[in-house]
Amino acid sequence: MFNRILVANRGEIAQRIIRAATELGVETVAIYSEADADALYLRQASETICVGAAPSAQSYLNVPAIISAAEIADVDAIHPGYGFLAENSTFAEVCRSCKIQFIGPDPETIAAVGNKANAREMAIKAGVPVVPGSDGPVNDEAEARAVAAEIGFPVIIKASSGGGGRGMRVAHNEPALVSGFHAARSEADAAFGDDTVYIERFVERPRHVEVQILGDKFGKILHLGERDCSVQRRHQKLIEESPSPALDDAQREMIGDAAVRMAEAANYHNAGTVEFLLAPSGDFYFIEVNARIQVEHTVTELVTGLDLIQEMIRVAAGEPLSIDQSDIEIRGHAIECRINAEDPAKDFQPSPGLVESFVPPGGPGVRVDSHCFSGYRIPPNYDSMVGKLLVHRPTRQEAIRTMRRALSEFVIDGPKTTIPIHLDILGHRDYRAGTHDTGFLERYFS
Ligand code: MV4
Repeated sequence: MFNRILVANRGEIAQRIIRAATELGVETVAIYSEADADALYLRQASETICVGAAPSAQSYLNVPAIISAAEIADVDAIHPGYGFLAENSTFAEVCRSCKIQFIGPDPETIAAVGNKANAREMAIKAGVPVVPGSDGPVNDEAEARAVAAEIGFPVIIKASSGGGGRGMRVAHNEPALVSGFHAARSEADAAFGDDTVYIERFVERPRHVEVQILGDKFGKILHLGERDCSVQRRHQKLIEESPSPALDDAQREMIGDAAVRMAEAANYHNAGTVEFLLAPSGDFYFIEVNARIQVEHTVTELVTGLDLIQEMIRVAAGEPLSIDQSDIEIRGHAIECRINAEDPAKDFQPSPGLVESFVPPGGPGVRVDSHCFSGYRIPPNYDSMVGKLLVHRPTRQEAIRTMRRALSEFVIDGPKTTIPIHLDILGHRDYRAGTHDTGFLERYFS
């Protein structure tokens, strides 16, 4: 096991990693920007190092400063958390050349799945179902027309280097296809420096279902059940839950097996997520691999009883997984609400500043992962998520009831937050029935 790791992140995930490492007897080195000098996670780390000014580019994305901190503190490994450098294959490669273990998959795997057209080709080769579409990239207008003629409209044009919804265009007819093709290419070029796009049949009213995977360096890969993340707004998830209310046990086994085949094809080790679209027909299609730990890993922790961050650290240190697929049991139902400092009444505009009072809920079945405290000043420079409220109960209906109770208890005075919209969503008939899709939030709450 490592003696000491560097946590290359901030906020709740930095705190989450420090807690996991501390329980493993591993020392932690926290980095911070000038805007985070009073952050809570710095009090929980063994050592702290300032890596730069408030803007992320000068601090949490500043590779030379982070590597220097790692060398000075003499760490064995770096945990990137989510966002920032988590899926940067170049950073993972720099870690490797400095003989620092990157706590995540290999740089080759990150790069291979980070290219979405390539990931789609890998899925096809591995026998994982994909949406009908192009074989790899589409290079010109004529090719785009030919693909659409074969699969039929509507289609979606996606940037190879995209993900999270950037560089996508939907087309319902040929003129829209032609303009969408060029628009997606130039948007992708500007955003990612790569104008490669591919085309898929557009699945209407899908649900977002993703499978948690965990692999060791000896080729063992487990799936830890799925999460349903269909409550989203502009590709930002608001609520996640496990298990998905839309899957039966047969589909659950099929999607889990498909995720493992994809991970095997990618030579995957450490924690990752295989994302699928679930069509109203019940068919599911691979869309992306997320080569990192995600915000919503916590719902999987609640239903499996595993500590995923500890598992990540263990497998990165070269330990074999001590459990088998047959040991994984999904118990009860977990729901997570993301608490963001945003104003739902003002188009979810960020609402940073002083938290005058912070009183988290508690009681049976409630977990709060947050870096907030009374008197904390939320900096305006970063993501607006200030915490995650989770519940774990025997059934979905009980989980919804506990979540509503916990949301009503939660006091955050000062900034506007997403707490009121969560209460609205949890009171909505479609959410309660579990029949909502990814368009639900924008249809009913815009
Ligand atoms: C799709 C799709 C429909 N058909 N692909 C959006 C983000 C990226 N992860 C993939 N996305 C989608 N891909 C096909 N072939 C619809 C979406 C999509 C979506 C997916 C999951 C959750 C929310 C979404 C919101 C809009 C569009």
